[in-house]
Amino acid sequence: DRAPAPQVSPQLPEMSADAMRAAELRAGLLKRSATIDPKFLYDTQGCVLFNAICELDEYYPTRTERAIFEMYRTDIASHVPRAAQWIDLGCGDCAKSRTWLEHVDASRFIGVDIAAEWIEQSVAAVGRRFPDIECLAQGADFTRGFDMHALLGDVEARPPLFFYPGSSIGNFAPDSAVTMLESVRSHLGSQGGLLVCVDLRKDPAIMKRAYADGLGVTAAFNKNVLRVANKVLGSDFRTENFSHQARFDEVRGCIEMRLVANSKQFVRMGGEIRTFEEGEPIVTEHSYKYTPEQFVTVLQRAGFTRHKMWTDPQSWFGVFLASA
Ligand code: AVJ
Repeated sequence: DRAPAPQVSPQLPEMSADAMRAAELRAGLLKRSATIDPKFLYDTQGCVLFNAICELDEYYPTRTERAIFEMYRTDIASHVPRAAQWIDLGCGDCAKSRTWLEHVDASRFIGVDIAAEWIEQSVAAVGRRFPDIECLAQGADFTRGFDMHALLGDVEARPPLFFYPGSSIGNFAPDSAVTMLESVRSHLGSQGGLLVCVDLRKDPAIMKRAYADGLGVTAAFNKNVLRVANKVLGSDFRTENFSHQARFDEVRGCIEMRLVANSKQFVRMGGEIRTFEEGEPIVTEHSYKYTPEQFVTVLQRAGFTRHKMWTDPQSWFGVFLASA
């Protein structure tokens, strides 16, 4: 039998989404080892810079994923269930999903993204291009766990296909990736699936270069997060006083991106001052890289029993289709 639902006292102030963002950002920066969650990288400016990263010679994931999709499109599409509900996690401009919707039999498209303002428009554009597909926009931070059961409805009649491209799963440490994928799996019913893309382990120099490009686009993308902090917290970080760093952590198997103070910094954050010593880092992103075997283990731990993988000739990037 169930415990009664906890009583929420009515005088507790409701935190707005903005206040929660600010509290999360502030808490990360005040830790002894300062961190900023990577989701704060993606304000309007950050999205523009990220799209520029995707065009860089050094940043191989985007073009490698595209090549695999183009090469194996029909084969992959043949494994997608009929009348599928196509759910794009982190849909952005929906460009990747649009190419798939031409090749699969989808009854519904749901674009989910943390950038709630502009997905309305991009999902509406998908609706105009595919008038027979019901299109829904969901502004949500799905990295915090999610419940789409009610929205998806009868998943046996319309099996969900979760699309999680771009190797964004790499932002989660493996245990958190398992939790997130468990949550996806709980929505699948008997016929649903997950199409997830993963950056694979390779020569560390190649991986590192992808995050330390010659033009400094990734450096600008990283430093932009301090502008975001200044906007959200009213702090006074000076972007020119921090340097971009990216290194491959062999033990954890991830790229770690940081901003390192060039000299001692006194940063005002509301009423308090956060001091950064010369050389002190703020960790802004982890990007985990997996061997195919390691990622299959993650899928199995999340409760998936079947999978298929497609890769490029150099095995730099993996496209996994997994099901219950
Ligand atoms: C969007 C998380 C897949 O980890 O490669 C690119 C973000 N950061 N360059 C990645 C990113 C720096 C990217 N993901």
